[in-house]
Amino acid sequence: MSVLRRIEDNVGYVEIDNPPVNAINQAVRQGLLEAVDWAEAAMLTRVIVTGKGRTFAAGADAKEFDAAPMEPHLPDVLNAIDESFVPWIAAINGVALGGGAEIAMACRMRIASPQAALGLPEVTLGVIPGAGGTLRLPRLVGLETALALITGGKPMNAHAALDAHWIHAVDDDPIEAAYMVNTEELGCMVPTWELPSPAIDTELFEATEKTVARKMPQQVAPIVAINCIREGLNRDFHDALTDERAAFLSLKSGPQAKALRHCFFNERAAKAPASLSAAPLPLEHIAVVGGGTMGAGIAYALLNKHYAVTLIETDDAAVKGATERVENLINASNTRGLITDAEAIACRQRFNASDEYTQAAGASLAIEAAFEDMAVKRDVLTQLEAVLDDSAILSTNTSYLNINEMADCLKDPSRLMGLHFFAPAHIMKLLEIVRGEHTSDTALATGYALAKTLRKIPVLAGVCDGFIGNRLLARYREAADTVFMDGSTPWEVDEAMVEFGYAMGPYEAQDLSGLDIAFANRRRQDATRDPNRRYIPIADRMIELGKLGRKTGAGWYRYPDGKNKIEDPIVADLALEEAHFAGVTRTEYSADEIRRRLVLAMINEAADILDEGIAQSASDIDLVTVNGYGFPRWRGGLMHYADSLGAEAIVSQLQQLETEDPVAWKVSPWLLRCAESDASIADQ
Ligand code: T1G
Repeated sequence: MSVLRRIEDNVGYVEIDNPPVNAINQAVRQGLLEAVDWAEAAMLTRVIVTGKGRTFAAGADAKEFDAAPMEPHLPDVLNAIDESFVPWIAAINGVALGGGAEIAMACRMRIASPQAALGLPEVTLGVIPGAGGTLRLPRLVGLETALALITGGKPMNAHAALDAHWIHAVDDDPIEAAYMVNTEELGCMVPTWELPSPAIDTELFEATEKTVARKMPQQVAPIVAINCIREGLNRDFHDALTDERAAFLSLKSGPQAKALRHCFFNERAAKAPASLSAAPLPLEHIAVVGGGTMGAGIAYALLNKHYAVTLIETDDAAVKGATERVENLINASNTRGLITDAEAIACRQRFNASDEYTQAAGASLAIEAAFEDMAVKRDVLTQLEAVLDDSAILSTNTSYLNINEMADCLKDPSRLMGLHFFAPAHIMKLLEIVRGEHTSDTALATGYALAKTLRKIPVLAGVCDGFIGNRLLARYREAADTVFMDGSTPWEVDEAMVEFGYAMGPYEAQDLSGLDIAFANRRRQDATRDPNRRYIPIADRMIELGKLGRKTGAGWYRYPDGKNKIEDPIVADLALEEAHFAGVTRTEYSADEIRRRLVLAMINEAADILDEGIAQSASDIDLVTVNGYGFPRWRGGLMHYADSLGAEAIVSQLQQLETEDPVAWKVSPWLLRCAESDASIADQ
């Protein structure tokens, strides 16, 4: 499949046919180029190009990006369309993204269906529009809109595209509408490349550069895109096109584009393992127990995907509170236009809250999202078991607790799995599906099916303290506290990790979630902690001082106005005190050394997680770190980044750190094996 074509009434119909999303591969480019010659040879009056299925074209086939470019190159194909004496009209039947939008812009006219959208998301893949997008778009929509579209990468719906003069019309039948375009009118349309480009606006460029620096720090593609747009404004179109392509090719083979492509394809590969043969349970009615922030978020995520939800709480007041939280989520989405009024009403109609477990009867899945306490969770599961059909699946949203210990309160422990959502549950894409020692394949298959419907990114995790993500987070924070204790401050650590690419450092992030959560976990682990493992007591001192984070107006930082953080010398002094009591001679850590230690600590922990079989692959570690814990996407994820360091170099550095603390820095056997076999970390 590539490009279908036919002639009717001297009109050429060209259809891009490369399922599932009409990615523009070499065959499609060849087919389009041949269609130009075909139309001219037949002296057609026009060509109408559209996409087969639900998509016009999803852009260049990113699977080809790691290989050498193959002719015909898309810029040349689009120039042939743009310069042909037979005018082309794009009948945009669905999303036209990247090269898809560039095909449409090389046409004389663009007519879109109401469901269509146009976008140039190349920067999300670490590249820029490489087939004339930086030159044609400003000519069509003006400089300001073009800069926003290309540096932001976000699509525009059909009506917004019409208002922006990106397209000429919106029509329920864009192909018929294209056929009906008056021939004289069409003949007067100027080829896009011949349209005048807008004047340079220095202030606008400076403002855009500032916005990009703030929103996408350290990312290269948006800056290159701005430069291509600026340099293309008052230059020969074809000369500028050559430079645009050179810039695209250079970015495409660069580390950030490779990392972003890794994320893109890694997320789409996150599906139920092929070995999972069981069929999922059909889901219509789902029970959620616990209507706090997480439970309400989970309930809304389910309602939004048309499940009937029964939310169980402990008493009338709690039921009322939970209902208000769910209602607020429905209203917020409705107000922001994410759901229509009718959809909001339908959500409310599918929602029921009660303090009676019997109301959950009939649910085929229950998600426990109650207080993070083993006894509470066991009680909830026992009560659910009593009211649900024996075939119903039980799940727990626990962040840390051992689901094997939970399962042993059930008559049939195979029904239980973990479904670890991340707050806010209706927004965060990551879902850890935790497999207990007794969890059935049916339960897991149901978890994966639910993830697919919710458009979550499922990652299978084994049972350990914190599963994958929170176990990595605990090691990350332990390494941070150690650096703090031995010679730094929370703000130096945070600044170092923001420079690495995190939106915020571990201390500011913990102030958001609250220091008491980690404190409760440390107390829970007291009984099983390795007595030989160094324990940093500073965080405990914070709890004694009532510094729990934003919610108490002070944590690692002070928040005098409830918003802006300021450094707190009292907190910095805690390290001096504790280091003194522990007889530690503090040292100065550079930002590089802070980053090195915290990232190596996570890589080593991730290696142990893989070695223990808690995670299935290095790619799964990347999914978790990028989609749940703010690891910079343009670095590809923790293990993709580790690959850029190389196993041998990592092991050598860890062995040096191991001499400092042989317990905390014990080198993972998984890494030793990688280093010995010189294997790629990311491919494990
Ligand atoms: N290249 C290759 N494969 C792609 C692809 C692409 N551009 N887009 C999607 N796929 C695959 C995807 O991996 C998955 O495969 C299947 O299609 C369904 O995707 C020259 C240089 C179009 C909105 O960035 O945003 O053009 O898992 O699960 O949720 O200037 O796909 O089935 O094997 O995402 O319905 C710019 C990327 C490229 C758009 C559909 N274009 N794609 O979403 O399906 S660079 C993009 C999307 C470029 C030019 C430049 C979405 C979608 P599998 P899916 P979906």
